[in-house]
Amino acid sequence: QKQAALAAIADAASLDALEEQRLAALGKKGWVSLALKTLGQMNPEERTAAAPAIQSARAEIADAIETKKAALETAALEAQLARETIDLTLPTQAAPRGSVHPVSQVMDELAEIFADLGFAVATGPEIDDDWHNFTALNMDETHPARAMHDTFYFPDQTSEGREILLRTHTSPVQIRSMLAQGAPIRLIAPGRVYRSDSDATHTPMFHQVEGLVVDKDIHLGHLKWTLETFFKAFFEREDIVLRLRPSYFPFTEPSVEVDVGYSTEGGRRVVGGHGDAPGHAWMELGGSGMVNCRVLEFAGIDPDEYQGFAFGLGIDRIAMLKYGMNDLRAFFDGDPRWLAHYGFSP
Ligand code: FA5
Repeated sequence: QKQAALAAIADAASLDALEEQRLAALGKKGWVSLALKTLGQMNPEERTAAAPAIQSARAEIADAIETKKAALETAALEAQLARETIDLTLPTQAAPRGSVHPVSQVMDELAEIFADLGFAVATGPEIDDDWHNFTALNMDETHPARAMHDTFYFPDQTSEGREILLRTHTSPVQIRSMLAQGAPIRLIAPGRVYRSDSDATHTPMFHQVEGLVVDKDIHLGHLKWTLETFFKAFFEREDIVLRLRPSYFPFTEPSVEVDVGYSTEGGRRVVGGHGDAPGHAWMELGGSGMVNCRVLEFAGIDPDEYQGFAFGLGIDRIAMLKYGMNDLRAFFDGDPRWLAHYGFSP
């Protein structure tokens, strides 16, 4: 029995298995303990004859258990150390990292440039109502320009009975800012706008930056100087040529569309130069004009005392031109390879 017990102890694969063996031999009902008890019932001669074997068996088994226990504990510790070892010489796995998006980059840059020109940054809600988005901008319910905006409407109305919509341009921020702070005013309002529209140069969500200056004696020359100064700083080129093309917006009078000349040579669009020069073309960047008197009135500003100019530029278009990108839709795919291709990597 002793030999079998010693063999089982040596074979114990875990501390639990070893404990089982200890209980089987040395536990209260273990065979060694039971054998020791039988000694009490023996006469002295028998006891003297039997005791040494039992006691040495008990000592031997206790020893064997101690030895095995130490060995199992060491093995467990070594296994744990091996598991938790970090090999500092292994190359690390590059964790994928993002970068600033070109649109965010452009928004930051233009806010900085306009800050130097004394423009504050204003914001407005992306979910707005048709009064701010259209009516106060001189487009009443029946105005045909409303249809041109491919508006996303919500099924509900505001408590005043106004239609709720995703703003189709940043121009409602003009109204909100004028109502909130009155004249004079000098601000830009960059942000997201929405129209159900999609091709290589149109996406259902895109970005505009609104500009609004209201003060005394403001005229179209101030608008032209502001846009020219901005684009020269933004594209870091002195040879920027802007074309102000007569246009129509219900909220400006007169209205002009702003185009910038760029070179098409080498298959890549590079801003600069006159758009009518050989190898050049014009790209429309946005609309602008003198704030319509009716809009000033809607916003509670006296048009006899104050005049203003406003512009709304497509930020995505500006970013495409700056970084030589050609498909607007890629802006919204979130593909890090596309970003890296244009130099936007961490
Ligand atoms: C407007 O949205 C006017 N609110 C601009 C304005 C502001 C005029 C203040 C006068 C005074 P328009 O719909 O043309 O105008 O859009 C302005 C610019 O946004 C366009 O020139 C173009 O650069 C950009 N844009 C328009 N639709 C899209 C689209 N679906 N995807 C990307 N860019 C677009």
